[in-house]
Amino acid sequence: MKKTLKGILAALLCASMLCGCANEENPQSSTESSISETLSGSDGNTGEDNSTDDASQTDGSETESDSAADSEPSGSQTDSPDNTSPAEKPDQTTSPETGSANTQTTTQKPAGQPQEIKEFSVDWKLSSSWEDSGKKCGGYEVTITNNTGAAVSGWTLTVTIPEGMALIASWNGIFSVSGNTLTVKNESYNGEIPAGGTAGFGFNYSSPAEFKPSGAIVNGTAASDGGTSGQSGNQGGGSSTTAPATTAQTAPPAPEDPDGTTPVAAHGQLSVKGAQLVDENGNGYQLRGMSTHGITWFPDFVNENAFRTLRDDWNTNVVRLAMYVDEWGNGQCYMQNKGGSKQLLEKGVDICIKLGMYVIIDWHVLNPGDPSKYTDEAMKFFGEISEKYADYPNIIYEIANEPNSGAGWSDNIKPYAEKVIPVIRKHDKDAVIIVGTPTWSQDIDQALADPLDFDNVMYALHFYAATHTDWLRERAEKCIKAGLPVFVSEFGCCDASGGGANDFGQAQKWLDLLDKYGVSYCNWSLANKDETCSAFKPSASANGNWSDSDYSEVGSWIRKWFRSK
Ligand code: IDC
Repeated sequence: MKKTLKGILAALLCASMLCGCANEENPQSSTESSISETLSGSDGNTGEDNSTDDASQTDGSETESDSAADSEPSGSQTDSPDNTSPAEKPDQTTSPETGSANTQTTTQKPAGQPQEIKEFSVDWKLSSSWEDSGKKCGGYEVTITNNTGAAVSGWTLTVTIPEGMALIASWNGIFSVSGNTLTVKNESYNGEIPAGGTAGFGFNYSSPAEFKPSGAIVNGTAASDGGTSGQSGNQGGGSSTTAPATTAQTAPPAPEDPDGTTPVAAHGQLSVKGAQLVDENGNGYQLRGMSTHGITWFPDFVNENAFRTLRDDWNTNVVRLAMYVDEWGNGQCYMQNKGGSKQLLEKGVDICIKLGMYVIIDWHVLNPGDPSKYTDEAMKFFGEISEKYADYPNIIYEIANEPNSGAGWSDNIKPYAEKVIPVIRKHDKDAVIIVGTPTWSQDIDQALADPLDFDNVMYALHFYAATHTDWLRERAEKCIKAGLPVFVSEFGCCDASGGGANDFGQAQKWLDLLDKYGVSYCNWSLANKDETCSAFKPSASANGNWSDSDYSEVGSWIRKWFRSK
C-alpha cells in the first residue's frame, strides 16, 4: 500500500480537527510550550539503576568489549557485556549533557506557599548520582531565571560547596572552585538572559560529602531557591516539580513542498527489494544523514532550522531521532519521562514531514542490553506512534538500537521483533523497519542465518571506524552479497566510546563500501557535546546555518562528504 499525498491530506485534516479540539480545551497546548515544561519537569525516577550495564562499548580503551571486538572478529556476544559500573568510570557515563532543555523553563511556585520573588531564581536538577571510591558524585543541571524585568547581558553565580568538592565535568559555563565557593560565569553564547528568561549550565561533581545546593548568589544578590529535584525524589518547590505531561494531541504539519524536490516528495514510500532499499518507483535509493544524540540530552538540536540546514546545506535526506529508552545519567529518557520524550520525538518527526525528509524513530536501546526487557513498553510506544504517523511515507522505525550484554538474536531479539513488528504493521502496512542485531548491532550474520519473516525489514549494522575495521567490513560485505538488507543506522569516525581520535582513513573505507552497495547510513551525532563524535564544537548553537568555525573535526569532514554526493 503506497501512501499518497491524498492520504496525507486526509490524515492532516483529521489530525487538525483533533488538534483544534485539544486547543480549544487547552489553549496552552502547543507542542513547544508543552515540551519545555515537560523537559524541565520532574525527573521522577531518574534511574537509580546505576548498576546496570551502560554504554559499555562506548568506553573504547577501558572495556573488555572493545578490545574483544577488535581482537576477536567473531564478536562473541558472551564476552561482550560490560560489567563496569558507572561509578567506576564516571567521566564517560555521566553525561547529563547540556542543560539546554531548561532554557524555556518557567518557574512555578507551589500553590499556597508564597515566596518572595528575588531578582534571580535558581533551579538545581540532580540528573544522576553515584559513589566512587567512597566519594559522593552527582550531576546537576542548573537553570537561572531572570526575574528583574530587564534583560541582563552576563551572569555570575556563586554557591557554597562542601570542603574538598571537585568538578569532574562541566558545560555551558566557565567554572572555578576556590575553597568552599563554586563560581560559574556565563559563556560568550549564553550570557544574555532576557527579562523572564533563563540560562542553563551543568556539571558533575565528586565530593567527600553530598552536595545539596542552596543559597546561590547571582550577580551579587541572593537568588531565590527555585528548588531541587532529582533521583532521590527530593522535589523542592521549583519548576522541576511539574509532573511530566501526557502527550499533547498535535497535528503533523503539511509537507511544505509536496510536489517539489524534497527527498520525500521525489521518492515517496520506501521499501526493501532483496538487499536494497528502493524508492516508490522501485529504484535503489540510499539514505544519508545525521543521527541526533539522545534527543532529551540535546533537545535544542531538534529544531526546524537545524534540519533544514542538514537538508539544504549538508545535502542529507534523513534524520535519525535517537530516543534513549533507559540510559543511566539522563533523567529524561523514555522510561523516566515518557510524555516529554515522546513530545520531543514527535516534534522532530513533524519537522521532517514539513521539510520532506525521511526520519528514523530510534528506540535507543543501549540499556537495557536486552530489548525484550521492555517489550511491553516498546509495543505500546510503537503502537501509538505508528498509528499517528501511519499515512506518512517519511517514517522508518528502528525498534532496537544496539542489543548488547549477551542478548542473542534467536533467543531475545528475534522474538522481541516478532512482537513489535506486528504492532507497527497493524497501522502502517509498509513502513521500513530496522532491527538491531547482537553485540551492539555488529552480528548481522546471526540475522542472516535466521531472518525475520516480514517484508520491508532491514538489519542494523553499526561501526565506529577507529574500533571496527576490516573484519567487520568483511562481515558486512559477505552478508550484503548473501542478500541481507543492511542499514547502517549509526556510525562514528572515532572509536566506539564516541571519543579517541577520528580515523578518517577507516571511515572512508567504510563509506566507500556502503556506497558501492547502496547501503544507507547515519552519522553519530548531531550535538555540541565536548566529545570526538559530536559534529559541533561546544560553542556552536543548535540553530542551524552553521559556519565553518562551528564544526568539530568530524563535523567538517562528514559535511564535506555528504555535500560531495
Ligand atoms: C554515547 C554518547 C555519549 C553518551 C553515551 C552514553 O556519544 O555522549 O555519554 O552514549 O549514553 C553507541 C551508542 C550511542 C553512543 C555511541 C558512542 O548507540 O548511544 O553514544 N555509541 O559511544 N554505540 C556505539 C558507540
